Amino acid sequence: MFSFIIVLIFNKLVHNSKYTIIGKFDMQTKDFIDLEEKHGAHNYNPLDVVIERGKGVWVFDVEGNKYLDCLAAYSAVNQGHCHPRIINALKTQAERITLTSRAFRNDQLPFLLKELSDLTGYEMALPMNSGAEAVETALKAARKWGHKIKGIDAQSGDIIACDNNFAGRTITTISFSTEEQYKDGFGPFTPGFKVIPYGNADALEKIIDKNTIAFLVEPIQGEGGVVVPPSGYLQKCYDICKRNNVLFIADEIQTGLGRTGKLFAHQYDNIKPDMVIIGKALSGGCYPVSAVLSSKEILGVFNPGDHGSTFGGNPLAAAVARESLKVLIEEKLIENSRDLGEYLLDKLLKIKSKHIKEVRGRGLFIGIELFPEAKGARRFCKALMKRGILCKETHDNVIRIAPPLVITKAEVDDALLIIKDVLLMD
Ligand code: IF1
Repeated sequence: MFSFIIVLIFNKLVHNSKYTIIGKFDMQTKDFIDLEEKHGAHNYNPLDVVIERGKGVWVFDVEGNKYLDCLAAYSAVNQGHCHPRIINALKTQAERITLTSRAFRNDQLPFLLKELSDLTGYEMALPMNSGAEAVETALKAARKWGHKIKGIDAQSGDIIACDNNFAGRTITTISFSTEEQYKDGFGPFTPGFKVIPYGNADALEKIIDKNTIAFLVEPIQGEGGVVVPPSGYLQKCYDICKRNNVLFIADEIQTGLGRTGKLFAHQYDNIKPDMVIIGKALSGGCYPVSAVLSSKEILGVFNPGDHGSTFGGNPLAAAVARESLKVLIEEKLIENSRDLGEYLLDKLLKIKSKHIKEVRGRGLFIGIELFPEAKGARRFCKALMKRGILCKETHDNVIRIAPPLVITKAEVDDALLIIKDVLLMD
C-alpha cells in the first residue's frame, strides 16, 4: 500500500512537471547553442565555442578542444581561471556562511575593507556586486557630496563623462553612453550628465561651471577599443578638477587590479582620484564583487538607509576578494602584466600586416586596430579560435588581447606565432 502511494506521487510529479531532464552526455556544440538560443534572450552574439572548464590561461570546450583565453572574461579573470587558492577560499567560506545581509555584520567584510585600504591608500570602501552597481554607487556618492558638501542646489548638478565611454547597462549608466545601440529603445534617460570628447582636457576645462559635481573617466577606454589617451591627459584633468572643486572619479573596473601593468592605470599619471571604482578581477572571476574606494569625506555622505544591496559585502564575496587580492600581489601578477605586456606590445608592433592600422595598449591590455578594408575584426577572431586562441572584437575593427595575468613568456611566444599567422591572412 505504502509503495503504491509513493508510485502514485512519483507519477503525478513526473507528469505534471514542466521540466524535461536533458542529459549532457550526447550533446554537441550545436545542441548547446540551439538550447541557449531557444530559451535565452538574444542580447549577445558569442563565438561558437561552448566552454566547460578552465585552468589558468586555458579553457576547454565541450568537444575537448583547448584554447588560450585572450579575453580573460573582460579582465575579470586576471588571476587565471579557477585559481586554486581563490577556489579554496570560496569553498571554505561557502561551508561556513555565504550571506548574512547587512542587517547583521559578518566576520569577513571588515578584513576586506582593511586590506583594500592598506593596498590602495583609500580610507574607505563601499562594496557592491556588479561593476554597473559600483558606478551607480559612485555617482550617488558624488551627487550627495555635491549637494550636501559642495552646496549645489538639490535640483541641479552635473556629472561629466566622455564620449565612447562604457560604464554598464543600467538606465543611468547608459544615459551618458554615446553608443546609439546601447540606448536605442531604452529611454527616457537619467538627466544630469554632460558628455565631452575623450582625451581632450581643454573640453573639460570649458564645460565645468558652478554646478559641476564630478568627472567620471576610464583611464583607458576598454569597450571604446582599448583607447589610450594622450600622455598627461589624466594629470591635466585631475588638476582642472582640483582647481574647480570637482570630484575626479576613475572607473578602473576593467583597467584596475594589474591589467595595465600597475595596480591602477591612473598611477601612470601620478594622480590620486577622489574615487576609484573596481570590480571584475576583485574576485578573480569567481564571484561578482565590486567596490567604490574613496575618502571618509566622500563616502561619509552615506547614512544608514541611504544605499545598499542584499548581496553587497557578503562574507562569501569578501573572502573571495581577499584571496584574489593576495594572489594578485603575492604572485606578482601586476609586474608580470607590465613586463609581458611590454614584450607582447613590442612584438605585435613588429608584425607587418596590411590589415593593421595601429597596435596600442598598456600592460596586458592591448588592442589591435584594423583598417576598414580588413572587413572587420570578427573574422580574425574566428580564425584565431580555429587555431586555439580566444579573442573578442571590440567595436568592429579592434581585436582585444587581454589574457589572464598569470600567462608565461613561453605562452605569449606561442600565441604570437598564431596571431602573426592570422594577421597575415588575406
Ligand atoms: C557586457 C565591454 C568590457 C566596464 C567599465 C563598468 C562596467 C564595465 C569600464 C560594468 C563592463 C563589460 C560588460 C560586458 C562586456 C564588458 C566590456 F566590452 F562592454 F566594454 F569589459 F570591455 N565600467 N564591461 O568595462 O561592469 O556591470 O558588467 O560588472 O557584456 O556588457 P558590469
